[in-house]
Amino acid sequence: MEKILFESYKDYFKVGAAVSGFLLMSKEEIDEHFKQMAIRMEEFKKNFKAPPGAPQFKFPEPPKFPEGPLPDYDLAKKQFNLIVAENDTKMDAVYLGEDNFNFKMADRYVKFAKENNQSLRWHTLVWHNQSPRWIFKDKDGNKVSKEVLEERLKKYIFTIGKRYSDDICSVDVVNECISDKNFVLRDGADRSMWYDIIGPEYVDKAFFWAKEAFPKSNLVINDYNLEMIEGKRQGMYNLVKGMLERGVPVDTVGLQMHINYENPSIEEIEKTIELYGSLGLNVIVTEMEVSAYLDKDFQKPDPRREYTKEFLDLQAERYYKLFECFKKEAKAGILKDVVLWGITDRLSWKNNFPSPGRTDAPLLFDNDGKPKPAFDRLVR
Ligand code: 9MR
Repeated sequence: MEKILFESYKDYFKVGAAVSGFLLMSKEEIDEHFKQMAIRMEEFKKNFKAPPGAPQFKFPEPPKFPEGPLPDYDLAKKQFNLIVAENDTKMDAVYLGEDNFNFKMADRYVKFAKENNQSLRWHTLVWHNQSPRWIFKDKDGNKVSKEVLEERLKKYIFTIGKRYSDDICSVDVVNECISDKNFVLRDGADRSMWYDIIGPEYVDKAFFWAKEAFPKSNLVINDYNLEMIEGKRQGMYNLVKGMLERGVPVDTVGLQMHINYENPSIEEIEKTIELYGSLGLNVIVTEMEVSAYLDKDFQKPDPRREYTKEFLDLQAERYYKLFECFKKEAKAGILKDVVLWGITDRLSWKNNFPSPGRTDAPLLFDNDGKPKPAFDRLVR
């Protein structure tokens, strides 16, 4: 009998995957996407002026899309009972102008999830990254007022809610809002135009609007490194505790969990889940993968790690222990869903990040879609 990942965990939590937009695009659309990307890259190179004295910058080659059919599509259908768009429901993909919404890809995700009996998450409503540039500017190119930006955000949240709220199990209302510098709200100096123009209350406001617009969905505050960095974990705790005291309708903390085969320890992860659980909040794992590189390897640009049997078994054991920890936290009533940030290693965002030119192997299926030892360990 074929092994199915989500069925192994159906008594505990849903098992999800981020689905790349390429899986839902035609060959022509993919070709056009790469053509446009190459044009943008050339433009950027032409206009790029290195600051005086900076070392010479070598531009990376534009990425190439793998040839041949992608196994990810069938795996997405069969192995997971929850999906999320890896990029296509971010604000810059959907909110193209004041009265200009692009629902094309979001509609395809809704259709795909329905056809395959899957839940669908919305990632994300407010984020300092991948916000469209126009939203912060008036027609003369100056910064908009707080009132204008609030209206635009409100319109976005209600438009998305009206069209999709019945189809969405959980929404990342605010994404990555804790600063890595001081573990309080990321401000204008730390790249948040939302904070810069609206002030810290943009977070509460987004949640109040999301509650009205998505009355049936879980409302998530999502961030990275909460399980890894104690100060950041505590910063998020302070933020959500304050929100709850103010009556803000946040109900779930999203742990992204871009982690590696060694760090953080299972104990740290448990501690993190239980900390937010102690406030009566749910926790979901939103973007997990288990990198083949430790953070200290970041210094080495291209170690060309071999993915030996020993490594793949070690990775399998790591995935197994993580999922056992998730089962325990699900039984305790805190953990709800576990979402992996991708399906095959080939399409993982970790290829080229943080080291350009370096590949990674952080997921459950190899480049060709074959189950890795980690998959077998999880569904055993
Ligand atoms: O995986 C996504 C990658 O394809 C995009 O290029 C990138 C752009 O910001 O976003 C990646 O997904 C991120 C997610 O939206 C938020 N948390 C971190 C994820 C990995 O960077």
